[in-house]
Amino acid sequence: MRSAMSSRRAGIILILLGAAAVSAQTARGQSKLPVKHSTAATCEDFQERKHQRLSKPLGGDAALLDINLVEFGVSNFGNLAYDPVAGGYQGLYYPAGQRWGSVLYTGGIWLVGDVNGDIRSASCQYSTEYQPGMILPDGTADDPEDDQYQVYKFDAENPPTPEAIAQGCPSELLGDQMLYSVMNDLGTHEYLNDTDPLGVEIQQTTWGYDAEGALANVVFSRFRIINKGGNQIRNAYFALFYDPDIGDNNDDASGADSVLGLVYAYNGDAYDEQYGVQVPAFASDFFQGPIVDAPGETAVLNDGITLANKRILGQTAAFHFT
Ligand SMILES: [Ca+2]
Ligand SMILES: [Ca+2]
Ligand SMILES: [Ca+2]
Repeated sequence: MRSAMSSRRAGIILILLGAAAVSAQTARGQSKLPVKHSTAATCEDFQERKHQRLSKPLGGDAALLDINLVEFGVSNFGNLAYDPVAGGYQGLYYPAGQRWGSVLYTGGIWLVGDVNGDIRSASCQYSTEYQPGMILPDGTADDPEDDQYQVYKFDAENPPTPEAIAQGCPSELLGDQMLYSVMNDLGTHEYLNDTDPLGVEIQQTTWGYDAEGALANVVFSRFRIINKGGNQIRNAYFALFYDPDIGDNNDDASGADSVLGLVYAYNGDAYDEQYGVQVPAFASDFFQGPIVDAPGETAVLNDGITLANKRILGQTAAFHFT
């Protein structure tokens, strides 16, 4: 069903993290990849390139977070909503427990930054620039096919293991079910933006709550980004990219709420071919951005803890493209 719809793919992007005084316009310009050595590729190049490799990289693994009404595929290669059983996309099933209705076709982590004037990307948009595994102390990638680099799944009966904790997994369970994976961008970038790697490791923790009410409809992700490649990265932007398909993808719409810092997608009319008249919507929000030095300012964390001379960066832009 998807194959005939490729021309209809649309995306929404939530941009976080910028250098001080970054305008939305600048953020949009920054995120209009692809960029190779500061020379923008054409839109046609991009359309062609993004379909070159949809499959997972060597050693790629995925698992489903399935503790509440949101059944969400987590990968160890930058791809969000990756279904490990069906072997790919449309892996955000809502409500959980069925396979006729998904609200995301795919999503991905984007990170872009400036290394000595060279704009580099570590991103996943249909194809991926991430591979499984940690970056070793010498700055090279560990073997992505090493079995230890899987998507781990933990709960109260199966708490985090020493093997996972050694890869950066939290030692305490977050939520009632927690998935953990680690990835880096030292593999090939030729299928997406074709830049040199940034040299970053991302430790991804995803969790949910076995709860009623709003928490039944939410999953949480934390991305710990570590610069292990030895490059000085300036003016970095982190973003989440989504291609929502709210059931059938021919009637969808999306928007952004700059006050809430939210991007969302919904059915554009009253009836969806897959969901019928009771159609869910999808939204993504950054609950906490990175904490940076800011002399004279005070950052207040969600739990009330204050940090002197710090600032928490927030969302700078969101945009829709087709
Ligand atoms: Ca779509
Ligand atoms: Ca729809
Ligand atoms: Ca419709």
